[in-house]
Amino acid sequence: RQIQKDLVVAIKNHQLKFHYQPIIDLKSKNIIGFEALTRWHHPTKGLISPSEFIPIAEQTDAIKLLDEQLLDTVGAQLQQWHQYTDKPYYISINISAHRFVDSKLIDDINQVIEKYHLEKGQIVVEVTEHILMENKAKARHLFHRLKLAGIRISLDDFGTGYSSLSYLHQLPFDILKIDRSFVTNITEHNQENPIINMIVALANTMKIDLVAEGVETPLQLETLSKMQCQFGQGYHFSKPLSAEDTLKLVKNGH
Ligand code: G
Ligand code: G
Ligand code: NA
Ligand code: MN
Repeated sequence: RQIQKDLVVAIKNHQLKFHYQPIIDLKSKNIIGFEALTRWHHPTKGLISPSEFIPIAEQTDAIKLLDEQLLDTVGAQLQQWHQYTDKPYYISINISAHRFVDSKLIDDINQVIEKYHLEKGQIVVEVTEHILMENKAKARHLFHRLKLAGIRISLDDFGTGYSSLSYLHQLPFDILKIDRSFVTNITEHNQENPIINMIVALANTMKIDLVAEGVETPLQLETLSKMQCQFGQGYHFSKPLSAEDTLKLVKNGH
């Protein structure tokens, strides 16, 4: 298909860009890290969502090149930021299914950590339950190796899957991201949030960091903060930013 050809060419020509969305400490409002989100500006079709082009890239070898570019760019970013700040920001990268079962993943991350003189904790691997489900046997093995390597793992879209609780029980996640749908439910007319309460309690007991996704309003921020959810991400703080704009933010010391 034409779109697939366009995508392969775009990846080869480094035309896909990586944007960064800040992750915030809800109490202090300090940035603690960023999620890397890939952007493709198609010359005629305009902006195409990664939920559309990542599956297409996964049908070709170009996904490997894109993953390499992402990891190397993220490393270079972290090193560049370090010139302007002592804050040990992290960047969390979304891992596709094929990558998750690739035993090179850890070596590749370690190489980037070494190349750019980063702390181990600065690169976080973000996975969805969907990806784990497809690769149950390998998931456990990879988790073990990531742990040993000191690389943190974040569970994305928590609470939406079929068996979120069972995954949490079996695999040692470092970070949980409460799915946006639960945060969207926090409105003036809906002050009770038993599910979020439960997730906060669970994360505290298990000593897992908790990030609320899709925080869009001051009320949501306030409510989450009162509920002792420590971290958040969303349009209320910032959209995903270009590398240039992210650097400005880092230089400003936020
Ligand atoms: O903002 P947004 O449209 O960026 O993201 C849509 C979806 O695409 C999200 O589920 C996000 O996790 C995923 N996504 C964004 N960037 C990447 C990437 O580089 N790799 C993978 N595998 N998924 C990504
Ligand atoms: O699947 P994942 O959770 O990685 O997807 C992240 C997606 O959510 C990206 O498309 C990102 O651009 C988007 N996003 C980030 N913050 C907000 C927000 O506050 N509101 C909405 N509606 N989308 C958001
Ligand atoms: Na994600
Ligand atoms: Mn998510």
